[in-house]
Amino acid sequence: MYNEKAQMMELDEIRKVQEEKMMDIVEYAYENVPMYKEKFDEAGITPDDINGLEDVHKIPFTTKDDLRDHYPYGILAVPRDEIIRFHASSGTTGKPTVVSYTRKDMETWNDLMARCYSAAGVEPGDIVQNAYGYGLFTGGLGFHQGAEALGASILPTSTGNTKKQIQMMYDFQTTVLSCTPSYAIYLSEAAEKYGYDPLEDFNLEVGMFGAEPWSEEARESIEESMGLRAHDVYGMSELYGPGVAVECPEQNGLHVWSDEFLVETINPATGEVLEEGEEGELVITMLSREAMPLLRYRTKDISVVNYEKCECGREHPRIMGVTGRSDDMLIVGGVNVFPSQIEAALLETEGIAEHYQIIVDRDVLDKLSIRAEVDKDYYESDEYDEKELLKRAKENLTAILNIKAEVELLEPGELPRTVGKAQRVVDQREEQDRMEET
Ligand code: DLL
Repeated sequence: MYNEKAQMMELDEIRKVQEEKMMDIVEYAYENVPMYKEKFDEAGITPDDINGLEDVHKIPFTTKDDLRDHYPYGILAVPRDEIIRFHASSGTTGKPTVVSYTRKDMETWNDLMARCYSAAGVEPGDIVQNAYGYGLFTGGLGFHQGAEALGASILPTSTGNTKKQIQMMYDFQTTVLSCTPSYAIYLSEAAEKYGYDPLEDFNLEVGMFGAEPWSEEARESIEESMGLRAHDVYGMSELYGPGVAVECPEQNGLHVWSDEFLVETINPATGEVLEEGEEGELVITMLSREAMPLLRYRTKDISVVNYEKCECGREHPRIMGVTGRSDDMLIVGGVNVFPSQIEAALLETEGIAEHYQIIVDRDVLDKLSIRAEVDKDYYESDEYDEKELLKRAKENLTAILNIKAEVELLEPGELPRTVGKAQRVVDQREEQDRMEET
């Protein structure tokens, strides 16, 4: 069972609920989490200063470092024995960020995930193959519980074991696939390799893809090759996991379940709150998290929030896709480069596949190199012209980058494939600097 009706709340009602819940959660965090008492004291405020949504900007931010500093149990607002689940996200450096859930938190999360499936058009009785990783990562169990709460039939295949995965997709006539978009691309290639034609042999209708950035071009490619409608799902471990926002069949922005999440956008450099419709870092307050309330959590994800009513009738505001991360931005020779821009330019180049790697290294000066695979069909066709393709790829990249980039074309299948989130950026500069120092 889940709160199906909450999907259709009107904006006025959402704002009313947000206001009530925000005042309660501020009080709750202040009373139960010493870190928040300290933060409020430092800012010279108390919960009495927060009297409505317009006061939200007075509340101090919370960052990932705040969580890391409280490893392993985090910033618990309840006694440890009330926690019924931990998850963790592995950082590239240092300790993982641990997140915890009470029974009530689990119910909320399951409800949010069931809403995501429902908003994407998934119904009780659908056969959901869940190929997100099960374990400390929130993807596997999050999608699993959501499908169960909705009343769908779940096939918990987890990641990997690709051949078996394909076999089951055929045998069970799976209707819904949940996994990272990079694994969806891998699965479509693998299906062909094992002799299946997904359009003929499979019964897929809906894809629930998220956990990493992916472009419109990647969406088209997955939809065409797998014969499904691909929905973007956004979330992060600190905010329960997946289930913060999802695309409806309009595929025009991701509805944030705003009776549970209060979203703001800020200028990542100054912390200044931006006007509606301006692009910036998403800052999110969880409105009813019991185990570890997070007030104004800095996600580092860059997006725009759209408050217009959607064609689907839902009034939960939409984030218009995550266009990058404020900490993913590469500074190459002083120029800001977003990996998402590179992906868009590559995929706009007909004949280039979705598999690429961005390498930054330093040879006196910073150097940006891009290794991209050629599309298999194009590679095998008579029209394949390496020189001409290279020229077009370079032109498209130069049009968006203010810096010269080396481009290398690779044969189809040359880059390693991933079952989870793709590692597309290899920044070798720190390692090179360290080597030089020794
Ligand atoms: O990736 C939770 C999740 C699982 C979301 C499955 C969706 C589907 P973390 O491992 O903590 O949690 O990583 C969170 O991944 O801050 C974004 O930078 C990125 N991310 C997640 N969803 C999307 C998306 C899960 N739809 C971080 N588009 C976030 C772009 C995404 N980036």
